[in-house]
Amino acid sequence: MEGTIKRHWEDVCNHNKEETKILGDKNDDPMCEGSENKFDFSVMSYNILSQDLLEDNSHLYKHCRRPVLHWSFRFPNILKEIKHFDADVLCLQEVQEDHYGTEIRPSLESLGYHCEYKMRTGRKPDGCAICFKHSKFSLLSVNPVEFYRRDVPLLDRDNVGLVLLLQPKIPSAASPAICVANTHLLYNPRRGDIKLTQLAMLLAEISSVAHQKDGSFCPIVMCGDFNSVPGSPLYSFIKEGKLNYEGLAIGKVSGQEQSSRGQRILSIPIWPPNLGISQNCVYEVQQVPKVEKTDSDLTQTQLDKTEVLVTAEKLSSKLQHHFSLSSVYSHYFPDTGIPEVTTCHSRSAITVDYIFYSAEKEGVAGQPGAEVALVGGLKLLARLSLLTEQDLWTVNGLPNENNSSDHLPLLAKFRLEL
Ligand code: KL2
Repeated sequence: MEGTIKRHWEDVCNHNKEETKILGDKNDDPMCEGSENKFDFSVMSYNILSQDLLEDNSHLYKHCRRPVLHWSFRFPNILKEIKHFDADVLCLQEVQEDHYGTEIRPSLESLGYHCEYKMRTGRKPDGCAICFKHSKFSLLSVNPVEFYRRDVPLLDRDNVGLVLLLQPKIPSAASPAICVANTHLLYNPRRGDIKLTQLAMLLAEISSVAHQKDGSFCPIVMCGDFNSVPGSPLYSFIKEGKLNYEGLAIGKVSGQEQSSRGQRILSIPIWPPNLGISQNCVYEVQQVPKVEKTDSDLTQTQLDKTEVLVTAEKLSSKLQHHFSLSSVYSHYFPDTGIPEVTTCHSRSAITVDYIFYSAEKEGVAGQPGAEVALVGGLKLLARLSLLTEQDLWTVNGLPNENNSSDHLPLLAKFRLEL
């Protein structure tokens, strides 16, 4: 019997005391619930390793004892883990369709979850699921995203995403909705062009789902397996909201591999205009018909649309998006600088899984004496610590006797201030 690995909850919000004072809240416990001016919820992101992919890539699991690789051994462990952490929202990747129908969905429903699922297009029968506790949220909308596009030769891969809009259930208080997105981007380390386009498509869908009447966005949680490492151009684009990709080799986008020999440079633009997504990662309005019309024939809305098109046509090697996203994890252990890993098998031990969230902004930060202005957004309360590669090899890597995927689950506790 292999040993077990220890993960602990880290409180990450070091301003809790002060903010508690400002808000006039008598309860100092950051995890407290039941107050009317806040909504606390937890999120898990977990790539559970589909049995089909495990068998297709069996060379990655040669270090494992055979019995721990059987689905009949793995699933009870995965379910035990999910039950143990009891997150309010689950974003699962590599959910195999037959297992979802016969075991995963029924088991999660009996734990009080509502489950939504989007299967990949094409031949591989796995996909992304988002499940949430009935007791915490009601479902406002379900928005699946297919990254395969018959009309765009670049987009010939079958990855998908899923975006839900959830309404927090809070007695006697109005709350904004929360947008939860889940994806599993293309693995191929050499095809950063496709990965970036898939990400842009997910961001465009999130924009349209999270968009509120007043023009702002509701709080966002974006989870998944992005098949990209911390600090890579794809990762930096998510965090910074901008990326100048001029001269960047397609194999350098995700940072999974070092070499970029003989690789193409990203074309400008990366994806063609008929994808209908701007360089700002939002859906473009429908093409204005190019008929003979004078300006005076155009209504004001048509003029607005024309403007959008003109802006989009400018060729630039710059991508942008409109969210300000933070990562729950910081990817390195602060004391040692050793990397955290979220996946570990015989070929690699790296971070590719993330929970990103729209952090609340402190409107007047830096002004002494000023009260902290809370503008939408989420506050990260705590996260479940990750491990180093070395930690994982002391339990024979992944999957092992107790940890039944080649990824670790990521977990975060958030607060929405109302
Ligand atoms: O890295 V993953 O594992 O996020 O855990 O995402 C992909 C890979 C997943 C879905 O395509 O299958 C794994 N070498 C190693 N792993 C592979 C390969 C490969 N050639 N192809 C797919 N995967």
